[in-house]
Amino acid sequence: MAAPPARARADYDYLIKLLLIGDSGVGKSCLLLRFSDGSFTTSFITTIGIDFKIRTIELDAKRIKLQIWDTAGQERFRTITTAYYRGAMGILLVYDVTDEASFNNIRNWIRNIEQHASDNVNKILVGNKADMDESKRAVPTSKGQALADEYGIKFFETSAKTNLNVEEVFFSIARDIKQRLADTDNKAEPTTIKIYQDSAAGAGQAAQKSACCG
Ligand SMILES: Nc1nc2c(ncn2[C@@H]2O[C@H](COP(=O)(O)OP(=O)(O)OP(=O)(O)O)[C@@H](O)[C@H]2O)c(=O)[nH]1
Ligand SMILES: [Mg+2]
Repeated sequence: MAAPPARARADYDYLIKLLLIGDSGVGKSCLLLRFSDGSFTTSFITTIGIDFKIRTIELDAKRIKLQIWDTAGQERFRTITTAYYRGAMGILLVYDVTDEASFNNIRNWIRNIEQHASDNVNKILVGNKADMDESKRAVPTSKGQALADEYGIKFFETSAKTNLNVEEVFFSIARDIKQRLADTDNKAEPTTIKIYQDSAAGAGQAAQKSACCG
């Protein structure tokens, strides 16, 4: 008789769902394509609705499967986005360092997250297009850092074009989320052990009972 097929093992230790949020044109899709495919294009194709990419990374000998959702910055394509906030474990808040309006809007995006995402979702602030000429810059690094400090979140300036800090952003948020998930697991452990010991003791007593009196 043929042996039953071995049960497929998960190809990861953690599955982490991330969401890219921010105004249209700040470079969310480009950051995702850079991270998932290693590619970059100067042509602007606005995202309609929502789409995701997968990349599995390794952290502390654990395989972390990142499922990264890319949302539409344009209001008219944004209707279904809020449904995806709830399942997100981490959110990348992206603005364009050459576009002050996109930076000022970060507060609105954070309000959106507070309304729709889980309370413990990890956030990270990303100022993209840092490769652009200093004469084009509208948001100094210090302003980005100050906003991140105000919300108690991490901050990176990135370039999807030159690959500046792109790996760093995704690895940083993935590491923090993995830590949070591991902490939750550890907290649950003493209770699990206690229940196990109690029931084991109970089973032992029952076995003794039946041995002595049965
Ligand atoms: N110089 C430079 N240009 C960038 C960078 N990232 C994106 N761009 C350009 O900015 C434009 C918009 O990029 P997208 O990634 O499509 O923007 P988006 O945030 O996904 O926009 P929506 O899908 O409409 O929300 C494109 O023309 C890109 O080539 C960057 O790091 N540096
Ligand atoms: Mg896009």
